[in-house]
Amino acid sequence: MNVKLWQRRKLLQWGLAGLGVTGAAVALPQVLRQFQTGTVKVPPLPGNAPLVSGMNPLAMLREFDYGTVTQENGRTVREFRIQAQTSKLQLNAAISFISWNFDGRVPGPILRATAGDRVRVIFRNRGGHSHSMHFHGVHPSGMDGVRPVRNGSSTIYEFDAEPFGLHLYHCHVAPVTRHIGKGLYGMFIIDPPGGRPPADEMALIMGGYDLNEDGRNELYAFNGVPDYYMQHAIPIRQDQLVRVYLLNMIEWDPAVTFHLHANFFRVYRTGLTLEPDEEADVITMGTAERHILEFSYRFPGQYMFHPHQDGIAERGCMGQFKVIGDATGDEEHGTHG
Ligand SMILES: [Cu+2]
Repeated sequence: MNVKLWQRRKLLQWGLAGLGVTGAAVALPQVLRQFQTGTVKVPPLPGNAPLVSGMNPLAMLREFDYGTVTQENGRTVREFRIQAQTSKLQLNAAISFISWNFDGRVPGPILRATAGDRVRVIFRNRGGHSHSMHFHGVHPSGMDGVRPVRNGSSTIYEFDAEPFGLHLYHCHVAPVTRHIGKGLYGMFIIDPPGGRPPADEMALIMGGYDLNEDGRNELYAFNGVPDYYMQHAIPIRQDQLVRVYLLNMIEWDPAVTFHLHANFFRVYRTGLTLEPDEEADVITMGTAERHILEFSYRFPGQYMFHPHQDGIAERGCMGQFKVIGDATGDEEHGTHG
């Protein structure tokens, strides 16, 4: 569906089609802005969701790290302190994995800034091997993070947050496939200056695990822990806009798809636009490719999501949403965390 058709559908949903704004491309941003004053209802997380190696993937979904904010010479500076580590990650009841990671978690923290901010990352390497942090985005050569930082030392990466969109960071020490495959990757979101309309926002990052170092992945996961969201469905509200920041960090497999059951999503490719580029229920992503997806569910119930390379899905890269119709107990969240 093209964007005009999508706008027409949204205007119809909002009951505005009869107000003379139908088909007027300029009308949509104004309509969206009205919705930014609203609040988002996030269902309470189930109390029985277990920690896995200190991580709670249900909580990690919506944990955005905005850094420590200061003003320097009239501009916003966001400072992040990140440490490379080596730690054991329990992938399932039988299999543990020695991960190389940022801040003791796979994926690393979801770093978030607004376009135009100054971003300062103080990186300490305590991982036992040389590592680095290479950010996607626009920055000078010296800040590109391809130079190894020796174990025990530190460095500072500093650059302007641009362009707005959905980006990532990862270790860029060779062999990169191994360093990423061990867990050294994370998401980096740059919000547009005016933000995006209110939504239940969450991050889903696909990763793979080459357990026996044969150049193939034996297990896969959304947000680090195989099958976690199958066993502990992600609660969302019926008829509420969900915004998924989706990133593919699976090494060894050239590309995977993402498929959402019983629904269609609008795609903002690489998060670079405020208008959707397309609508689909399957989208293909090479390694490091990422998109913002938006959708809402009309009917309560459980709905799966997974790559449609079903062998990959069945090795841990599978989850489900639990769409809840009753708002009792919801937490109200503002537009931004
Ligand atoms: Cu590394």
